[in-house]
Amino acid sequence: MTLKTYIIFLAALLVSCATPRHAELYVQRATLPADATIEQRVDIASRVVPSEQQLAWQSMELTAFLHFGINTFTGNEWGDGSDSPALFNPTALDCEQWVRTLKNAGFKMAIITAKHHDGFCLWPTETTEYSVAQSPWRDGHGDVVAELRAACEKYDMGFGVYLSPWDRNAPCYGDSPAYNRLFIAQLTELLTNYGRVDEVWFDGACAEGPNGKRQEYDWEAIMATIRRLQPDAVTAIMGCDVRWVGNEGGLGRTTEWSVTPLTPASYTAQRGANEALGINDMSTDLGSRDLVARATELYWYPSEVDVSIRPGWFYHAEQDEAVRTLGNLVDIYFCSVGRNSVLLLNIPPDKRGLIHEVDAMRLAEFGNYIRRTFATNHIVGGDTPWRAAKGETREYKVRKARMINTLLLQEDISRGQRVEGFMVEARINGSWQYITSGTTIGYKRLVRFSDCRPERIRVTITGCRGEANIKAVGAYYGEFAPDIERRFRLSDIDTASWSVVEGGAAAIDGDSSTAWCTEGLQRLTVDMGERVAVAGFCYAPATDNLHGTIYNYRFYISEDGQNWTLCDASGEFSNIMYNPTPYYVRFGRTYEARYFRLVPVCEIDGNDATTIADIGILLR
Ligand code: FUL
Repeated sequence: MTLKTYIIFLAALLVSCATPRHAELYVQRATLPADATIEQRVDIASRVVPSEQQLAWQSMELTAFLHFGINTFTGNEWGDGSDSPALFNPTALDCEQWVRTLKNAGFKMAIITAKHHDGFCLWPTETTEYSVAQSPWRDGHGDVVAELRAACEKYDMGFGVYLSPWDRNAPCYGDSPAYNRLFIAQLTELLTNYGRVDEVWFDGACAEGPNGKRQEYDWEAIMATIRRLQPDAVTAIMGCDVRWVGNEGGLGRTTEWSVTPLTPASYTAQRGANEALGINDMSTDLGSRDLVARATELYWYPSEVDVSIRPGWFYHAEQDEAVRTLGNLVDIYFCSVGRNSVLLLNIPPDKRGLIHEVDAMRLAEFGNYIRRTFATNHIVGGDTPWRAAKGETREYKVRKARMINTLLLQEDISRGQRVEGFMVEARINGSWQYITSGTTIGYKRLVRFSDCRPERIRVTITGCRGEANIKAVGAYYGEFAPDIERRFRLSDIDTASWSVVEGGAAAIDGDSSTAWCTEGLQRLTVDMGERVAVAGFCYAPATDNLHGTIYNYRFYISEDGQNWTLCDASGEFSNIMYNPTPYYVRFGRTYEARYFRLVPVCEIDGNDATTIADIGILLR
């Protein structure tokens, strides 16, 4: 190094050290002094930044879930841990097909349900017999996790594992120290034997185990295991790096703060902080000044939007016609990636062990749409960084005669999330017109508006915590992608000739937009008018109001309306509280019957109410 370069280097070092924005960033977590004023608190909030892992994760934008396991073969959404491993037998499993399909659609990571709530492990674990090793697939020598890992390696795709803390098979579940040991042993296998793991996903769903006991998880030991074995992985949901957006419908908040006082579940020492603030994962407000004013800690805890391309999380053949449409997927993209979140889209492989043709086609359409829409930024200079104070405006020239309807804004989140409000105007035929406005930006904000052909656009930062670091502004044109209504076939037989013996007619009118809602746990009894061989039934909850949604049920049939037979069914509409879509229940045999009866045993929140949007009978 010459003397001159040495002096320049030294000067640069001094300047960088003297610049407060470098010195005073809080990586992932900041404590708010009790006596700090609101201005001081907001200032601290503006300087909470993501860890390197969180930053890398956020820039993936599109990630994929692969729900695959014993439920794929039973038709359930949650298994109870008693299904035979012999059922697991994909006939043509090809993880390369999964990864190629995802890669071509623009996805950057695949997360596999290595173990779902049923406890069945997709890798030959030493911790339990309940795994692929006991299945006929590849004569018990298969390992889905290893095959997916290899495919991800080949196609340079990120790789993550979902390991359900709730385990309905493990006999020691609920015997807390013993199950914690088992869980950590499973985690250790997954994080040791399969190369790099980019995301570890711990589901929040949890109830009693087979012995009726509730598990106390040792989150500190679990997190320490991850930090030790895969220090670059992010931990999601019950972890501390990635936050559940709060719904399974693909919807980020219009105001989505990555800086939030919401304490991650794994910080057990801080238990109680969320109750004190009156917030949880599902709260509408997770980052306003009002919350910051009352908080004691702040976290960089960004949102992940998990949603399935199908009504269920697992593959069910009867949902082949209910795969989300392109328009619906595009809406989800705008409401997730476009709202400062990462999209985690579930594409469940089918019984063959392949991504089904319909899903593969839809993903290809989706990938093409996103690529086409964002291929050309129609404004000039949008990628010049801009340090904006509140009230500042920047104007951009639109390339000649370009039609636009989509705006992109990005903050440089490596320096915090700061924008609280923005407004966009367009100069059309010489006069300025308001076109859109919004609140938070964060990593990325996308807003759609009516087609227009402006000469210029201007962006104003209307609210901000300190100075915002705007990284990019873009204007694009997205073609209209219609959200055609998805078809749900609820019944294999026509319901027109049915009559209600007990209950409300709206439950059998074949229209799931109308529901029978009543106080009390009330049964529905239906006369089908003729004898049929009943193989199962379908229950559609009301999607607009979950009050009265049935969680546990009993289903009976009768030939004469007097003598009733209880059908062999799980008695649980698993996960319906988070994913209120039609549930298909199959008995594994047929019952000859003219009458059927659905008896609610427990409502999702324990309320004394019943809601049935629709019910159907399955013949196959
Ligand atoms: C939920 C689970 O109960 C579902 O089965 C699914 O795995 C979803 C991603 O999370 O809480």
